[in-house]
Amino acid sequence: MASKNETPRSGSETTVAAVANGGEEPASPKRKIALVTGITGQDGSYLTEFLLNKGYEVHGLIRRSSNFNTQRINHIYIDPHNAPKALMKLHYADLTDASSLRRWLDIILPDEVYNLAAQSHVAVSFEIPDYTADVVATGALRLLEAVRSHVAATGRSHIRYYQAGSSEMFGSTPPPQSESTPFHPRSPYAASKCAAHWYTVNYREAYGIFACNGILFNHESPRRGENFVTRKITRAVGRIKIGLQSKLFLGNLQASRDWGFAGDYVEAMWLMLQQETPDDYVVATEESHTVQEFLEVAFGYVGLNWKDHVVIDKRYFRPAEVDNLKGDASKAKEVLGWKPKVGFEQLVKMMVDEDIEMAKREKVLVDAGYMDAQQQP
Ligand code: NDP
Ligand code: GDR
Repeated sequence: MASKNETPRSGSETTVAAVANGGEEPASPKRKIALVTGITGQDGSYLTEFLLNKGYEVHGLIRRSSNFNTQRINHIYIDPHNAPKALMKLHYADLTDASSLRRWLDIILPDEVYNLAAQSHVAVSFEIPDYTADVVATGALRLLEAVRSHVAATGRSHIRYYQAGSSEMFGSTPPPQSESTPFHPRSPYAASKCAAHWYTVNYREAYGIFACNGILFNHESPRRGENFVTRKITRAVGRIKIGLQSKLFLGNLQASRDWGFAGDYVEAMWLMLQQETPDDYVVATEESHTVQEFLEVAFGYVGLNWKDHVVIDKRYFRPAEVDNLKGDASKAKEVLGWKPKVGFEQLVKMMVDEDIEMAKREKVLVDAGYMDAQQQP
């Protein structure tokens, strides 16, 4: 897999059309091209699968890491050395580097841009607020500005932009939360997402860019990062069930979230960019559950009692909490025709099932002496 992390040829070394089509023939005029930031994340992987199924060519911007960070998309990666027409391509860039964003826009010539990249952990944003604002707020501004200047230089005004907004922007404003609910952010992450939201509205109003904000409520999956509460719980359930772990340390169990399935939510992102006019949409299941309810379903599903395993650790409480999020997704239902397919219990069970299988594989390694049983995920 090493070749995917080699820097692709730059525009100065080959023609724009050749790079966009893997160095072969010019791209088919009918095939749409998407540029996705955050392609290595949970949503990036589901969105890429979705777009490839729709016949898109997908270009993902990845940031440099000392380890490969492409685990979530390895199953759809085809080495362009073996298959020059591979439809997913990866390029190095970073939301903190404006020059890289503009350069890849000029080379790739996308029809749609999905800005999913973020320092997306709320608790971590209190630890690294400056960096969080740089990536989440100013990063979105850099990408919008790159789109604006690219359109001005090329006349490609049909380009469409999606901004990954968050229910965290509502913060302490009570539910149900809709597009008209005032924002009251409770973390550096949420405040940065508010800035990104308004930059997006401003570029739409000021420059006529087709830019949409998706205000997405929490969405989870077996690909969710392991330090978000749902996956932390289902990973622990798998390991406890298989005998690799006995305790699970958590913070506030009374927070309530509107949890949906990430695979359903990426369709809403795409639908927003297929409308006649750009707009902002709340995407949610309209059902809310506490962290404790999540624990009850996840542990109960494998015949365990969460109270025997969960230990409250103050370390996981936040300086300011968001107590209750529950979306009103009427507009997305009416205008986009979108609705969630996976319900709360089905989501929890899907995640537990996958994490039991992962724990079984870990157990084989532990029994063979290749892994420490105490190693926490
Ligand atoms: P993840 O944390 O799983 O993925 C974040 C992605 O952003 C990763 O690909 C990461 O790369 C990339 N990234 C981080 N920093 C940079 C940077 N400086 N430059 C370029 N790329 C960077 O998030 P999700 O997939 O869960 O969420 C996608 C987006 O949706 C995020 O913007 C998030 O804030 C937002 N959102 C998510 C919700 C959810 O419930 N999942 C709800 C509402 C909004 P790497 O792999 O190298 O870390
Ligand atoms: P959230 O997700 O902050 O809603 O942001 P997270 O899963 O981190 O927290 C949800 C709730 O669970 C409580 N909690 C814990 N959280 C974590 N991470 N770890 C714990 O041990 C723990 N114990 C209790 C939290 O206090 C919180 O109330 C997610 C991210 O994906 C954002 O990027 C996205 O914008 C929002 O969802 C919508």
